[in-house]
Amino acid sequence: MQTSLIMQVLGVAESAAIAAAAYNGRGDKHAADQAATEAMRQALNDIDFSGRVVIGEGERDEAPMLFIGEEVGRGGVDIDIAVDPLEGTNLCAYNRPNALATIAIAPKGSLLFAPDTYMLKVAAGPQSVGHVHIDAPPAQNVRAVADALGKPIPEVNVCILLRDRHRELIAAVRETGARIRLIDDGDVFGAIATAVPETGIDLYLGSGGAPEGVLAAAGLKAIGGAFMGRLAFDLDPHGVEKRERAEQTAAIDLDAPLTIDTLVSSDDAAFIACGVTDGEMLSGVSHVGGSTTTHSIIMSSADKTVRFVKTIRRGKTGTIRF
Ligand code: VTB
Repeated sequence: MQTSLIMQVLGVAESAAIAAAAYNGRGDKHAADQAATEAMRQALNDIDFSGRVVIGEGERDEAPMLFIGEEVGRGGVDIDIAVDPLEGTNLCAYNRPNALATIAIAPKGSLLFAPDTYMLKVAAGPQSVGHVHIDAPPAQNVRAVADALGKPIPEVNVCILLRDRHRELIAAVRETGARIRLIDDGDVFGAIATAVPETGIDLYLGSGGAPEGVLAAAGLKAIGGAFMGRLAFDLDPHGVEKRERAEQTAAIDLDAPLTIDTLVSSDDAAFIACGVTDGEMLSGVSHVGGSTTTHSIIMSSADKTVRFVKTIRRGKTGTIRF
């Protein structure tokens, strides 16, 4: 993936984050999401590439913008795109940590068209590759990560979405003696954070959105982290219909464990997240003296880097304040 393209896509994530952040703490998640989506779409359409939305805001008939299959860009190299313009709409609406504007890119045909249902997920940093498994009991995954990181289990920090369906999972992790970082929303952050030591998160476990699983897998693939999933239609109130529809088009075994290579089949992936609200990994959008500052993370396999990018945009007055 060319660095120039990655930098342009960084601008896309920044635009979405800035648009969403205008709604930080305003209690209106739909307005925040819409602002992020509009900004992201407009910015994507300014890039000289042929982008195809593989993970987007929904099916064509339910999402006016960035629907699955939508083509974006002014023409050029064929690229698959996964987006969640505002990952954690509630986090933004209530000004809670770690709302992000997220996007992943990979060569055409390499991102899985995942159905919009639930996915069981396990994610961990690069040291744990080959040691965690979606079918392993939680205690086994916790122990594996402790061993891989050379930490005692009580020092392992497991991120889990706070949901009733996770009651048993939480109890099983508590039983091991590990710490738990419960999050209200936003499991792309939870999974990606396992590869970012500053967050203190070592392992992500639990079920969340399958589209979010592809985004997180792209980031972890780009930097050589561990991710494994399994579709969980049984958790979805509309799971039966969604499964029937997925069966007609699926290129995968819907019951099989989804390896990181099934989710993202190219080694040339890039993942970008820009902070909307302040969090452990990224600060949110801030405005000082007419300038706007954003903080982003770029994980790129092409040049094997993780970049933390602070961008300051000059306001109308033309002055930069930092
Ligand atoms: C999941 C998770 C997302 O929303 O989709 C969650 O992957 C929704 O889960 O990161 P529930 O249906 O249990 O509420 C997020 O947390 C935010 O979009």
